[in-house]
Amino acid sequence: INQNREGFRSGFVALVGRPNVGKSTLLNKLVGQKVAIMSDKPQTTRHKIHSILTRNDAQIVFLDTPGIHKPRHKLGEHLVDVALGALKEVDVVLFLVEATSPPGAGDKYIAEQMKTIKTPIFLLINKIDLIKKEEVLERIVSYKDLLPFAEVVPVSALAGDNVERLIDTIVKYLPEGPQYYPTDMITDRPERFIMAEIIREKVLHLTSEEIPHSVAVVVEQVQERPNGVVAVNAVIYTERDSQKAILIGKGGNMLKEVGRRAREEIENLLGSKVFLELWVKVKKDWRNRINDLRNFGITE
Ligand code: GDP
Ligand code: K
Ligand code: MG
Repeated sequence: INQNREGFRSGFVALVGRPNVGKSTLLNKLVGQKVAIMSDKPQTTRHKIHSILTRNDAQIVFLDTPGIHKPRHKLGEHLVDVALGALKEVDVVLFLVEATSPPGAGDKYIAEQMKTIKTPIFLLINKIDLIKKEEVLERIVSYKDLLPFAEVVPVSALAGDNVERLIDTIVKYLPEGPQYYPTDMITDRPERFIMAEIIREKVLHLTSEEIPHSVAVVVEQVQERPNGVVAVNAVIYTERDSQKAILIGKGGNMLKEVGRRAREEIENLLGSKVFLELWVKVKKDWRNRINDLRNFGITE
């Protein structure tokens, strides 16, 4: 790799948009495999993950940035800084909005934050599978004046509609450059991190409102046994005893279900049988303790 092939293009693309517009879903569709977890809860994505798409003529490195939104606590502030900082380093910004509604306060806030950014911004009208064909134009009109967009592309991240066209358009905006990553590499994050994220996704899916923001998952040990089974040990950290109780559930049922779903997916990821052991621990107020965040690997 890293050879300079004639005419080869490469570069970095950031995805932004208010929570739940489908950034992680699009990212997974773009690279053809699950690299970012998805849920209908805001702030599901906490980390800057590089995902990589390689074709014969180009390599695109995507950044799934944590959402830009008005911060409510230190973790929130950190996420906004990460997101805005990323936009200046990249070649293209994909600004995702939802086809199902006109611009809302969240979209306008993000557009305002991006006003001074010189990077070409694509407006992506996502979830077009949820509206009628003849409504698409009307939606484009309602969003297109938020910023001077370089391109406007209606897509369905879930169904994959127009995603190929989007990739072709992105490539046109990339400079000639080297292949940064090997052809078969789709993310720069270690497997351990992806495993922790898969577990966190299952927690988000199975629990109600009060749990998600207070959960961090750390994979403490990964060990391949002589029989080929991979033993994974992970801790789910919560802020309060009450949350710990919810996560464990009656007779341990919640934790068992989280474990069952996560194990299946980790088995797919690793391509081997997995023995997953989950623990729940209370660590009070971790969100406001930057040092703890470092230990959890949330800040760099
Ligand atoms: P993020 O917060 O922007 O990363 O959003 P996610 O990718 O986590 O998606 C939020 C929710 O919207 C999930 O339930 C997705 O399944 C759903 N979603 C994302 N893209 C589409 C789409 O194109 N069509 C439909 N119908 N749902 C979508
Ligand atoms: K989400
Ligand atoms: Mg996300």
